[in-house]
Amino acid sequence: MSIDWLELEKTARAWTYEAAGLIKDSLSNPIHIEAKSNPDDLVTEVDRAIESFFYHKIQETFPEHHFLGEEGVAEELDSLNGTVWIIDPIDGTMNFVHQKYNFSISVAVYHDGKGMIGLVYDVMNDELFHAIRGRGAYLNSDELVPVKERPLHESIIGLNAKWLVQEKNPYRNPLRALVRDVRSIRSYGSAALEIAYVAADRLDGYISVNLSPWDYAAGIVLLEEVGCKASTFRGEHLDYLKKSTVIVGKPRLHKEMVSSYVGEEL
Ligand code: 2AM
Ligand code: CA
Repeated sequence: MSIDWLELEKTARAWTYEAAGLIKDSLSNPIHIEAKSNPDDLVTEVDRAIESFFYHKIQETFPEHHFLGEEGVAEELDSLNGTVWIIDPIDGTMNFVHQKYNFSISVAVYHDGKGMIGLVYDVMNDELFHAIRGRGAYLNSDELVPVKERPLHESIIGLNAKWLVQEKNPYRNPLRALVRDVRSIRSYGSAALEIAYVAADRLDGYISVNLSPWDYAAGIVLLEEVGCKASTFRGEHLDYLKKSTVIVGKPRLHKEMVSSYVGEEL
């Protein structure tokens, strides 16, 4: 049976707005916070509740679809065959906890490994970045135009400056060289949102040493619609089943960042 992607996007969008309402409501209560892989990798009961919200909606409505989410509500997936929802219920949990601002919901639908729908919703700013494969990318009701290139020295790159000072990070020196050569860097603290910002021409590129599929799956659908590129630091295709280095940007800039900075064998 063929899938009506327009209809599916409408449903995904409605659930995203509903989830955003639940997140906003939660902000008036005390939030219970835990650490995951390290003391700065945070999760709250709201992250888990929102992931459950999506999981149950999807199970009830599309029992044949699969689910890949940050908080482990569903069983682990070992393939992207069929229709797979890739969801980060709150991307930028640290911002959610500290700032109550600058976090997003990231919802992607992939089909046999291809990104078909991408939604990144900045909850507090009411900015929905959305795309359906082949139909363009939008910020709320405005279509995002295909990217215009800037030279590297005039580019602004999204980057977490922590990567520059961590001794154990093997990419520390290439990233320092990149930071030296670009016009400036910005750090918003939500990978999904920063990738959406590249699609919207607010950033020229975004780079992270360690992301998971739910951080970038939706953003990449947006990027492809405006002609941007995404890969690992070595220029390889991103894997949607494991963690990875991630570099995204306008095509010429992306190529230059990979070939002249982070792409060499370490
Ligand atoms: P998260 O908020 O959903 O955990 C912060 O620079 C960005 O990196 C966020 O999008 C954050 O996603 C992501 N990230 C991925 N792995 C992380 C980790 N181990 N610790 C903190 N942030 C992580
Ligand atoms: Ca995330």
